[in-house]
Amino acid sequence: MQAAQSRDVPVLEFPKLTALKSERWLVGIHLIVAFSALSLGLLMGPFQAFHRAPALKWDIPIFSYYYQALTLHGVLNALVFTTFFIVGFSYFVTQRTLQRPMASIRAAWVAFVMMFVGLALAAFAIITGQANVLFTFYPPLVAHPTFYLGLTLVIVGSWVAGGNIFFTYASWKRDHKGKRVPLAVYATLANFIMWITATIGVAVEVLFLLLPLSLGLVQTTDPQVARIMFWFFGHPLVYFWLLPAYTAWYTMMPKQNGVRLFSDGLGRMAFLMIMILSIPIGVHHLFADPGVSEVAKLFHALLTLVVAFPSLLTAFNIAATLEMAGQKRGSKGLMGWVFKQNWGSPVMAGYITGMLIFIIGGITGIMNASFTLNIALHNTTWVPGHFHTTLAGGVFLTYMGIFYWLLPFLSGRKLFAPKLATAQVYLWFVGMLLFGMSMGRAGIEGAPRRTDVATAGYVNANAVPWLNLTAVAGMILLVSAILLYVVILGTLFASKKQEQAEAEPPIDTEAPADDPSPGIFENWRIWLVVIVISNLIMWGPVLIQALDFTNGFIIFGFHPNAPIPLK
Ligand code: HAS
Repeated sequence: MQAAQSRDVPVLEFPKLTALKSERWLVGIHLIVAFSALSLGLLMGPFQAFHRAPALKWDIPIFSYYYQALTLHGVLNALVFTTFFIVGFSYFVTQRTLQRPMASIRAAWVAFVMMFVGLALAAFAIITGQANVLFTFYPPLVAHPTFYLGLTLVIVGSWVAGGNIFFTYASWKRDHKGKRVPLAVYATLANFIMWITATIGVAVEVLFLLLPLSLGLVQTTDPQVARIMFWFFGHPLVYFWLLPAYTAWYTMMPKQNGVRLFSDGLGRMAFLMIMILSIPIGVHHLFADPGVSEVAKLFHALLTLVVAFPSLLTAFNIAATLEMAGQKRGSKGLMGWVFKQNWGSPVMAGYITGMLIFIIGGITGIMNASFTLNIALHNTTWVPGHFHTTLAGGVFLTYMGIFYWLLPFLSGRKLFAPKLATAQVYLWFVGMLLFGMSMGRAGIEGAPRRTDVATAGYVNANAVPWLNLTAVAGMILLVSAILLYVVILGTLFASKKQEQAEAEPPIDTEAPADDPSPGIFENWRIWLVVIVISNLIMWGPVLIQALDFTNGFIIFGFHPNAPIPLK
């Protein structure tokens, strides 16, 4: 670590990208849609907690039906906010790092329009109460066709965005033969390769199973096949959310701290491993499903433990980088660097609180991967406890850190009330920690998830205090969410203009020459082959077993062996 620290820190010189005039609008419009969707999605969160707390049992205002509000919460926050934010952020990272506009600005706008129309269609179905199917939309729950069409459009739009990123990278590669692409774009490419591969699963599910059912073209379906197709996509989805946060930790945090990343090569290895390993492990979401063999469950469980490894590499690499930042500020002793972090900056507070809460999210994830524990906890609030510390904790706090430097950059205005922004971050951290902990504990006491416990009437008495505590956490999170929008609106409408130079983004335009990594890391063709083969091995038998060829073919709803009457 000492050796790495003594290397020169590169001078931070950001080129003026006057050629990228469309950049602000392109990135900005994605963020506007993301944060608009999030405002409604977030609001539903605390009201869920108030509704589920036995001491309150408040009805959710605006949306009176619990499952409608829960669908709105999950779809807007976990699918819509994230996808728009990630696509916008990825465009930004690609253009700034590679010093060129997107390969096709027109295609980028076409992708945006597709995603936006998709959002409008899905929102129509949910808001009118015709898609109370939650964000996993498991059949035999059926939604209005516009819900499925809408989600399909969002996904196809994101494919166009991903393709555009690849073409931009290809044109950079032509001009920089033999050079390694900088880490931020390496991570972005890995993320989109994983995303495009994984979304094929959900696209097939929607087009061949759910849409025909919803349109009334078929009368039956097979929930097991649908769940398999969903989780082919569903687990890489969580890494699709995570990788932009890792991109900020690996490539932006060091620069914002005036140090360099401890190891660029180790970072590449982590992104590569996540890209390859995130898809062939999704059966860990199906441990409770009788239609999946024990052998498949065993192998997916083993690989799930392997996929935690790149996150452990990340913990080491990032902690070492933070340690160097602390030492640069004069820290002493083994742990002195912890106290020398820039805890007062909303950006750093977002990143570091995100890392801290993610430690808990990660540990609970590894616990979920244990088959025996999972069987006890799968249908309880333990699982939302896990994903609120990963997605709504580690990932979202980091996105806030990113947003607090990206917003001033894009708007050309100073961040409004930075201290308020910092307070907002800490409130979110405390609220989410309390929420995750109390949901987890309520789950251990048997509180069910995806259930309207306020009306169900069968909650174990031991779970009651913990469910009540989630309402307290919900209150803290509501205050934090309101502050977030005060800062956003304050920056846009009440803040002073700032010079471009004051807001230059923390982007590296070159990979470090003295921190090499094997050239094979960037040979995407090889990794694509590895991805295809590993998934054929890990998912092929699972799907073949569920398809039950001996009794008829399930696609298009025809499955004489196990018809499920829906109407
Ligand atoms: Fe998960 C269920 C296993 C990661 C999200 N997960 C879910 C669901 C969601 C979700 C949404 O095995 C529920 C879906 C549904 O509705 O049914 N998950 C894992 C494992 C990991 C994991 C092994 N999950 C995530 C991430 C998510 C996410 C990331 C969102 C972003 N998950 C499961 C399983 C289930 C599951 C089962 C099924 C449960 C069921 O029964 O339904 C791992 O990838 C986690 C690895 C992470 C770590 C932590 C490393 C720590 C780091 C921070 C370092 C800190 C530093 C700070 C450096 C090992 C990198 C130092 C600074 C100082 C100042 C000190």
